[in-house]
Amino acid sequence: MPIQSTTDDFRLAKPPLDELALAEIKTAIVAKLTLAIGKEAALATKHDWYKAAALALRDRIVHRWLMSEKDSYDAGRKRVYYLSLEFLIGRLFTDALNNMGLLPLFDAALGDLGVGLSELRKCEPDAALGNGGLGRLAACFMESMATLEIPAFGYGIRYDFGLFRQIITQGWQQEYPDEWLGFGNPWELQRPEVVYQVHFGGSVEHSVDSRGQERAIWYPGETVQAVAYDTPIVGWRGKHVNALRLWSARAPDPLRIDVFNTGDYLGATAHEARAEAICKFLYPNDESAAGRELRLRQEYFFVSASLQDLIKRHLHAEGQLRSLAKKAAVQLNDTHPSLAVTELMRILIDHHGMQWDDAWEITRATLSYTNHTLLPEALETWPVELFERCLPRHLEIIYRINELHLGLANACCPGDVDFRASVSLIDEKAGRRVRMGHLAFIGSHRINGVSAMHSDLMKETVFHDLHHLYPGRITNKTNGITFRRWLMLANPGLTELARATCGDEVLDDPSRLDRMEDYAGDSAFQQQFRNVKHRNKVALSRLIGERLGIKIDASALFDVQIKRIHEYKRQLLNVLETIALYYAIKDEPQRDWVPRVKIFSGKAAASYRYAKLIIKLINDVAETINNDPDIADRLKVVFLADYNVSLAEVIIPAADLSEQISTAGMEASGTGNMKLGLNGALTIGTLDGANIEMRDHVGAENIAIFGMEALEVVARRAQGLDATDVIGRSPHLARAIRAVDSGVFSPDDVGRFASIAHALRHLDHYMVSADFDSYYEAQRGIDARWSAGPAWTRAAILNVSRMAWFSSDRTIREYAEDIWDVPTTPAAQPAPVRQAKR
Ligand code: 26V
Repeated sequence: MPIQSTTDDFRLAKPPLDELALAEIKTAIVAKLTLAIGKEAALATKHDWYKAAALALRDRIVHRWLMSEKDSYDAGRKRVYYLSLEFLIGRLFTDALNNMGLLPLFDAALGDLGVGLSELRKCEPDAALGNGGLGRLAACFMESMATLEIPAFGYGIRYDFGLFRQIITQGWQQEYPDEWLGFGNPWELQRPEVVYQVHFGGSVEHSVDSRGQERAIWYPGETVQAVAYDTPIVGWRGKHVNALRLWSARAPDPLRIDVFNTGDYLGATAHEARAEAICKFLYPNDESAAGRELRLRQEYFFVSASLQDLIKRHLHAEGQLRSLAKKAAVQLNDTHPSLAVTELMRILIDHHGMQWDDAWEITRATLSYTNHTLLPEALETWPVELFERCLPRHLEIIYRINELHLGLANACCPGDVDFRASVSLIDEKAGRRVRMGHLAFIGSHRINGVSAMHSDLMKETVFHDLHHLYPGRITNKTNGITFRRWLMLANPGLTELARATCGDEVLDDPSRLDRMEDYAGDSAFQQQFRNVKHRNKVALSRLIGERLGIKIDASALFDVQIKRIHEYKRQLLNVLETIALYYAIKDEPQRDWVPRVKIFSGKAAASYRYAKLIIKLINDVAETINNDPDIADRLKVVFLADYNVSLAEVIIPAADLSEQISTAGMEASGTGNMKLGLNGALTIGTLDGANIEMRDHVGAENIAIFGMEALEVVARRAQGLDATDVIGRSPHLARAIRAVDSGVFSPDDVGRFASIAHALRHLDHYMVSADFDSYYEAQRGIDARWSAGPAWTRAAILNVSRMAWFSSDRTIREYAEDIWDVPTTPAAQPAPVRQAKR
């Protein structure tokens, strides 16, 4: 039954509290404030209170954490190690509170102490240790692994500065350091005793030992220390807690006293600065791989420390390494940790005297690799020369792996020189470079893509020949999102409605969301659903008002595109449609236009000039439209600066329309698409990435698909990139491009966007012009559906109720069964996949 009350904020629906427990929490928070922070309540700032509350919570987590670790150890359970250069965690406070079941208690305790929980949670800076989808996926996976009680470690780097802070000045993006550790970090526990030496450079000597065995000895030129910092990751209902172990870099001897005493203060710490540079900041992902020695050092640093750590743990429990693959599954999140292939081989052979073939078998059985992009410019390769200089022993191992691998290639396709060249670990074409994707592929027993279409394309494109040589290794694991953060925490109103409608079981088993379906057409339920959405939209409007001074009508259609700014994601297509709509409204002001708010948010890599120009265009278009009295409230354009997880948690629950409009074949999966669908936004999107599976689940009639399909994109590109033909047929597009080109939106610099106009006309690689008409039509279809009222709400409800399959719990179960071979908590009966009505 849907709820009858008008209450749909979970904080209003408070359960009765245990008074004793409440008193205990209050005492604990005040004790932390006094003893750990050193402040009296009367003088404490909000920050002090936040930290005190976080520390009190951490105490409660630590017991479970130790217990989880002990249970796993005692039972000799296999562990999963998730190696990732990125973990885009966001805030942890309410996440941990919610999963521990302590949210109501802490809310009440803090209320009694005179500080509001919702205010305090804003004191926590986002842990923005990721660029976007890949890093956020790692964070969702960590939470799901803990929820499914899989003993797991996340391994990564504790960057001093996360992804840059974006400020918009006169429409332009500017980057500032993200000082997320400035006020300390109450979640992490430094482990000064967990330190490993990571070596670089130097030379390798070969000899034959007393048993006639060939031995390689690496004499490194430089050593850096890796120090562990652990952050607890609490699973749902707090039954299991895993660690996210991030490495910080430091020099083995912090100060050269002899140099210092000569008065050369900088020289005395130079080696320290060089070591510490490794964990200084997170690379933005859109920069060319060329010449970034520091990035290679980061990759090796965290791979080496992580493998040393897990091997030490294994040896402690098992006493030998032959059983490594039975007790450890190492997942490589993209190619960034693919040096694990060579590092594990090196440790097994050089440190533990194993034979090559045995070491290779163990390595392959232990490692698996996830590919997250097919973009050629994003596939990592490193110059052989750089390898030789930084990791000479690893290069030797790569050559040996390649020799054996090319032997297999030759046996598979005798005499086929092109085949050998294409599968080789060394790309001989553009200077000699090591192909990290190939290395990860060859060294893994499973390679997975992140959506059905992406996994298929992997077999047909980048890994075509490797797939031929090693059939059966590529598998698909469609991404997912954690519903605890993206539904329960981000959207308490909708969660309360879901509980009332589907029962409390829905909190543990998202497939129960399908019970909402019976009410999708019920007008009373629809009204409750709309009330929830409206409240979320009011909250977002308030934020927009505060940050940008733009007044938003919360009853307008909120049309949202939130993601990294990239040509293939096609924010430009959205802007062009905005311009076309602007002119259409101006042409016929008397028509009954659907009021829309176009909301953009996202960062461009600092070096990606074209993407930064697109941000400027969005802001210039916003300036013109928002100040045009002819338009009034019918169209508003908003660019929210500094997109991050916390901002996403406000925007997503308020969205009506989700823009997933990448050029078909280019978005590996997307996960924002799932978050928005789960929160009741309708998707307008291309047949790309996981959009395709979303259509299969929600039904073709509940999603707006437009544009070319992947094969059509390939075919059109083959004919050239000129778009004069389509522009000639599309008056809307032609006019929008002319406006961009002629300075309508940039009267202060009329030529500012000439390069964009030129690309749209003659270099339409991303098919923005080619897809425009189809997109414009789909948007008008959206207008019509929005005007139909109940039909829109029904489709939105069906999107929510059919999104269960996109829970990262489902994804992690699939990894656990097909790749890691680890048990999980039993799954509830999965909801049947709905047949798409096409
Ligand atoms: C990397 C680079 C590197 C240099 C040049 C441009 C460029 C563009 C994109 C990337 C993306 C790297 C990998 C990545 O973040 N992939 C994202 O992974 C998500 C989780 O699987 C997935 O949902 C997104 O579709 C995918 O783009």
